[in-house]
Amino acid sequence: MVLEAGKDLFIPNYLKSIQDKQVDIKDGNTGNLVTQTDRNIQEFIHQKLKSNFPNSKFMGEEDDPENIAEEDLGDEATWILDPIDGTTNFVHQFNFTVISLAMCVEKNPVIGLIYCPVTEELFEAIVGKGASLNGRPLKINANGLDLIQSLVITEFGATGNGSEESVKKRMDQLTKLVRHGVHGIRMLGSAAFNLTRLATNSAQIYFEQGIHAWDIAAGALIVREAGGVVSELPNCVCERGLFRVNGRSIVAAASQDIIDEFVKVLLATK
Ligand code: LIP
Repeated sequence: MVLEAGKDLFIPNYLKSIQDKQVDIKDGNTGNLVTQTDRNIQEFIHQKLKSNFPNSKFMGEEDDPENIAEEDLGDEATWILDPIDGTTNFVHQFNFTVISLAMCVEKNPVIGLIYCPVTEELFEAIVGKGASLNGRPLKINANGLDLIQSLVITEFGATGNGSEESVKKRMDQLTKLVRHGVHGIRMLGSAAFNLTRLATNSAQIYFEQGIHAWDIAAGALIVREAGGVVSELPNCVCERGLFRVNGRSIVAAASQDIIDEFVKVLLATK
């Protein structure tokens, strides 16, 4: 279903020029785009899920009368879909753009699928059964790595028209990390893709404030099943180590030690 959507809906439109794509701006925010392909992929996958799993609930990023709201995520089996995560990358043919699908039960991801149609990489995870890339097991290796030796991924998010305060907060976070010393900071434009970089040992920590359940549910499970750690950013309501797919923030890393170092740097007052 996801591979079919990638081949028949995603790729033919990805290859169109930006001028030939049907692109809309969400909520008047130039940093928050949606295309007709986002909507078409969601409709295609939603219909397939309904016919194969008629009793499960559905939450998609794009409008749908059957969507459940993020804040209403309950204990029932719920499919959570981002039909194109990294829509702006899709619009610009910048290849960090994926289809992300998770199944949550009791608010926790138990199945995660991230498919990158451009590179034909299929990331899969089932809770307790590990994670894989195109069928090959994934294992995060954090041995001996600390924050200084980490490649850090974050995003400005859909703050194209963001408030001065939210932009300043992000700049402060970046300044603290650069002053502490890290191997590098990257912004790739897709939460789900970012999480696959941890699972392949290409980066060691990803954090972001303001993301949604559909951006991270599948990727959080893939990181956990590959041996990584997923939590929420400090100053959130949960205790250390707990994570809610609809908590609107994430910090995922190769190890808890890296997260603990990161939180210390972020919370430092000077
Ligand atoms: C994107 C997220 C990304 C965030 C972007 C955007 P979309 O999702 O994956 O982490 O920084 O603003 O929200 O909108 O491309 O599905």
